[in-house]
Amino acid sequence: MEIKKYTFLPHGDERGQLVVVEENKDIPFDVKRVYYIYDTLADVTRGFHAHKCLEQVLICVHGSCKIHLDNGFETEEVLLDKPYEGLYISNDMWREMYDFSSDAVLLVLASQYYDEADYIRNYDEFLKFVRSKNS
Ligand code: T46
Repeated sequence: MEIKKYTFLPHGDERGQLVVVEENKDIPFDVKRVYYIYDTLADVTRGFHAHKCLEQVLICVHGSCKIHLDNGFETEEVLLDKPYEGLYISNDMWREMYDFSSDAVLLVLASQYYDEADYIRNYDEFLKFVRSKNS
C-alpha cells in the first residue's frame, strides 16, 4: 500500500520551531475543519471507520501514536512521532488510532465539515464500498 506522508519544512531559529501548513499547497485540499485529540489513555484505540468523501491529514504535533490503515486489500501500520510530518488519509481507508503516548496531541486537518452521514462504521459495509469501486 502506498503511504502518503508530507514533511513540512520547520522554520527553525534560535527561538525554536514553527511549522506552516497551507491548504492546496502543502496538503491537497481546502481545510474546512480542524480538530485535535489529546489525553488519550494508553490502551485506547479510536477510529474504526472509513469515510465516503472526507480527506484528512493527521499530524501528531506532540508525543506519538500509531495509525492502522486498511484499504480493503492491504493493511499498514504508520508511526506518527514528528510534529512536522503529516499523514494523508483518503476517504476510502479504514483507520484505527492506538498506542498514544500520554503526551500525544493528534491534530487533524479535514476537507469537509463534520457530517455523521459520511462515516462508514461497519467493516463489511466498508469492504463492499471499496470493492465496488475497484471492480
Ligand atoms: C477520523 C479520525 C482520525 C464532532 O462533533 N465533530 C467532529 O468534527 C468530530 C471529528 C467529532 N465530533 C464528535 C462525535 C463524537 O461524539 O466527537 C466525538 C468523538 O468522535 P469520534 O468517535 O468519531 O472520534 P474518533 O477519534 O474515533 O475519529 C475521529 C474522526 O471522527 C474521524 O473522522 O478519521 O478521528
